[in-house]
Amino acid sequence: MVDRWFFALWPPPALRRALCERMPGWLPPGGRLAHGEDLHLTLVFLGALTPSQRDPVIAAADRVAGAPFELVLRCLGHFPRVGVAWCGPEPEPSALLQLHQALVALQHECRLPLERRPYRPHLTLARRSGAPAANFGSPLSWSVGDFVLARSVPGHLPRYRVERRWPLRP
Ligand code: 2AM
Repeated sequence: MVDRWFFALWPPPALRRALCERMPGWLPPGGRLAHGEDLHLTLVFLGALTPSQRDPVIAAADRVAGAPFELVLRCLGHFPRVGVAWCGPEPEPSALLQLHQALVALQHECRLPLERRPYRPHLTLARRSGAPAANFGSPLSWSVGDFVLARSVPGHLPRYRVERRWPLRP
């Protein structure tokens, strides 16, 4: 299996712990829970990258500018076709959507295939899962100060590894 690359927001440890504590109460039995270290919010999925594709992606990401922003996680949701139970931010701040757009432009510039589905910011909590509970409980705040380039590591848990990190500057 090839490794797959994506830009993402990586929650700080305290938020990761808070999500892990709540997950059992949110999710129906039987799904495959995400490993706590794997929890993330994908900005743009790139797919498999050859080393010669990777270098221009990293160089282009060095030029991506964006301001830090606050996310408030307060939604639970379900993608029934793929059995993904997720949590997500509400509202979706314009700085998040601008960062997403800047990375889509990067993807275009690097001639990588673009996602056709509308962007729905989320953190996957479980796969092969039924719908989560309706009630998130008290919202969880996330001060986002950077974004990362991560990749999946086939046959390994945690599944994902952060390869590069870029700060967001006011
Ligand atoms: P998901 O968690 O909802 O599956 C790494 O696979 C990350 O990229 C995951 O967060 C995954 O979202 C996301 N992703 C977006 N588009 C994808 C695609 N076409 N195939 C696999 N993962 C995708």
